[in-house]
Amino acid sequence: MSKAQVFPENFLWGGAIAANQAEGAFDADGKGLSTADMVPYYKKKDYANLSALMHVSSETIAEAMETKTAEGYPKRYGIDFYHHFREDIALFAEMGFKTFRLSINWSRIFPNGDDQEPNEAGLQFYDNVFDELRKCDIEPLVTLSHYEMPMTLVLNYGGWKNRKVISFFVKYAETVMNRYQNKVKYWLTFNEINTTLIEPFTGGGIVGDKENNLLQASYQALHHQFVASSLVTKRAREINPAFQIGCMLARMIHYPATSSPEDVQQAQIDNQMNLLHTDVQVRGSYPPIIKRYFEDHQIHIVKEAEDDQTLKENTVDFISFSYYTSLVSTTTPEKYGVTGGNLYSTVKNPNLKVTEWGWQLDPIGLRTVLKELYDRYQLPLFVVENGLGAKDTVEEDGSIIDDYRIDYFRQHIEQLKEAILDGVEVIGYTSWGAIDIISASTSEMSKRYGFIYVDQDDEGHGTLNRKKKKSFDWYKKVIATNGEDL
Ligand code: BGP
Repeated sequence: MSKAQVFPENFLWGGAIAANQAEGAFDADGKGLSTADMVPYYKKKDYANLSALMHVSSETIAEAMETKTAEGYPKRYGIDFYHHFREDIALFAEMGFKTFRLSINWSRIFPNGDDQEPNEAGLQFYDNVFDELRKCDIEPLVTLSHYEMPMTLVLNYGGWKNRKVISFFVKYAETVMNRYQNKVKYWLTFNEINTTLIEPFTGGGIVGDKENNLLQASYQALHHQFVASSLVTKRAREINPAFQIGCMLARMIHYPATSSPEDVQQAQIDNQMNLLHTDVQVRGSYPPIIKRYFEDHQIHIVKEAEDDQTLKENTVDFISFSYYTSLVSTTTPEKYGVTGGNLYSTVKNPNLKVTEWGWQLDPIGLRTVLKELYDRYQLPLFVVENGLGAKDTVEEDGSIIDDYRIDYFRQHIEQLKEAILDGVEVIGYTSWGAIDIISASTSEMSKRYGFIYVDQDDEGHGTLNRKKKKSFDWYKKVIATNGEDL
C-alpha cells in the first residue's frame, strides 16, 4: 500500500508576486503614482542608506515626483508583468500551480485614492489576469495592500496615520471584491502588516522626516489598518459569504541568544510584539502586553468608540504569513558587537548559515512557527511567502543550475510536512517569488527568487525574456506528487 499522502488532496501549491515589484507600467492606463514608485534604486554603495529606504524622506519623495520616467526606479518597470501576464501564467500552469498569489495595485483602481469613481482600465486589467488564471484552473489569492498606496493619500492626508484613509481603503476593497466576486475567493488585507512599524513609509505611507514621533505615528497608522482590515472583512462577508479572508504577518520568530532568563524573557517580548498583529486580527483585541509597551514608549492611540467592537466582531478566517528566517533576542546586544534593534536582529545565530544578503537559513524554524501559530489560534494556516534570494548564473548553454534554491525549498517543505504530521492544518504554500521580480528591500533585480529567470539587470537593462531554471522542473514534480517527491 502506498505511504499515506501527508499533504491534503486539495493542498494549494503555488507561488507569489506583488504588483509593485512585478507589474511595472507605473503610469499606464490611468494608474496614479504610488508610494512604491517613489523608491529609487539603491546602488550597492547605498546599502548604508537602507534605513533611508525604511524612513523615506520628503526630499526623496520630491525628487521622485519630479522624475516622470522609470529611469532609476526599478519598481516602476518591475518585470513588466502588466504586459507579460499571459506568458507568465502559462509558465505557472506548466509547473502545475493550484494557486497564484498576487496583489492589486490600489492606484490602478483609484489613481488618487480619494477619487469618486474607479478607473475602468485598471479594473479591466485584473479581470483579464483573473480570467487567464481561471482558464488555467489556477485559484487566485489576492492581497489588497502589498507595500504600496496612492501617493496622493500620502501627500494630501499623511498616509495611514490619518483616519480618513480607512474609508478610502474600504471603498477600494468593496469595489474590487464586488467586481471579482465570482473570480476570487481568497483575499488577504495587508501584506506583512507589521511592516508599518519596521518601514513606516513602505507599510503605512508615513514620511519619516515629517514626524517628530515616528513610533507614535506608526502605531496610530497600524491601528487604522487593523480597523480597515476588520471593516473589509465585514464587507467581504456581506458581498459573498463564500469569501475566505486572511490576515498576513511577517512571522519573525525570535530565539534567545542564551538560556539566561533575561534573554529568554527578551525573546518572549519580541515574539509577543510580533504576534500582536495576529492577536488583533484573529482574537479581535490587542494583547495585554501592549498596554505596558504603550506606556513605556509614551504612545497614545486615538480610537473611535466603535473600534474595539469592530475588531472583535470581524476576525479572519485563516492566518497567512511569510517565513524566511529566525532572529535572535538578547538583553546584551553589545556583547555581540551589535546595537540591538530586534526587529531586524543583527545578532548572528552561530548555528545557522546565512544568505548573500545576510538572512539566516533556518528550515526547522518553519516547523516551529507553524506549530506555535496553530497552538495559539487553532485557525487554518497558509504559508504565502518562503523562498531564497540569490544571485543566479546563466551558463554558456543558457541553463540556470539553482541547486541551492532547490535545497532551500526541499528543506523547508520537509519541515512543512513535519508540521502537518504534528497535526497542524495548512491549506497552502506559495513560494516567494514565483518568478524573478524586484527585491522589496533593496530594489535589486539580482536578488532573484523565482523558478523562472527574467533577463534584466539591476539597472533595468535586458530583454525581459523568461527562462526556466533547474528548480522549475523540480517544483513541477513536487506539485505533481503533492509534496511526496522532494
Ligand atoms: C517580504 C515581502 C515581499 C518580498 C520578500 C522578499 O517582506 O512581503 O514583497 O519582497 O519580503 O524580500 P526582498 O524582496 O526584500 O528580498
